[in-house]
Amino acid sequence: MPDKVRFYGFTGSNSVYTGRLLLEHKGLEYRFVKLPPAAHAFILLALGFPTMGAPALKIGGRRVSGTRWIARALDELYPDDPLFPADAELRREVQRAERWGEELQNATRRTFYSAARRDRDAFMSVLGSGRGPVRRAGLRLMSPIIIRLATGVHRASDDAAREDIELLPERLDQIDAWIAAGVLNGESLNAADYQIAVNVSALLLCDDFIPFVDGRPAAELARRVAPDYVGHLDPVVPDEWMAELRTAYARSAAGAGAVAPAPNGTSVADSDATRVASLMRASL
Ligand SMILES: N[C@@H](CCC(=O)N[C@@H](CS)C(=O)NCC(=O)O)C(=O)O
Repeated sequence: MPDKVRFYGFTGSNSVYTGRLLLEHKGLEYRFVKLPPAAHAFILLALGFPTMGAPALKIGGRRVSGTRWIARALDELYPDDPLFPADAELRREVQRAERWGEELQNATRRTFYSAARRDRDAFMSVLGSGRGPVRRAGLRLMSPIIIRLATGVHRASDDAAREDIELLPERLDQIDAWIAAGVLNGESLNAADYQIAVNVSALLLCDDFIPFVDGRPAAELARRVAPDYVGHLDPVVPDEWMAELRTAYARSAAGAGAVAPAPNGTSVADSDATRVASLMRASL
């Protein structure tokens, strides 16, 4: 049984937060090796990890990169409290939701860096969390280059972020549908819960998105699974993009039936069991 567990990453990162929750799920003791953002990529390669992405885990002589591979390695090494269900069909659905959740993670990251380019305080409130004054000052100094590099590495252009924001309502519908079907937010949490909930929590840090996320089953999942995401983003999304988000929200809710108030006062339809069931049929 592996004894020394080292976890590499930096606070504020959505994928690192998921990695931390996976370790906590297993009740493992570990040392968190905090790396400086941007430089972390080169350090991880130099340390022999297979990719330059955080999080990374050194466990029993193995080097594992990435949340999905960390989840699998943990289940292999510590079969108790499994992160994937034993039932083959449910397991496939959880794996599918987890893979989908990694794209939600990418979308959340793209949206974050688009906001960070407009508001340095937004960047600092998330990435600066858990750092002392000296490290915070260093981070602020380095922030233009970190944001530039992350934008390049993650292709977090404004065009991509704008599309991600427009896709937000249908992504939230999908999460709610998985919750209704018991794939997510079950009695015992699984790898897809950790992958997805962290990113819904990240959305709840953004004033722009709170009205679209709050009050839904997805938000409940986020608060249950990932309640301690630190940071706050003032409204920063351009008006035109917000208008597209409202239209997309109204369109997704209009397929639902019952009329309910939408964020910003317009009247739109709310989800109901029929809508959830048909979403599940379409997506699983
Ligand atoms: N999809 C990967 C995420 C890896 C990733 O992109 N992490 C970011 C930190 S939030 C990073 O390390 N980016 C720099 C890079 O990949 O070079 C996972 O789930 O582990």
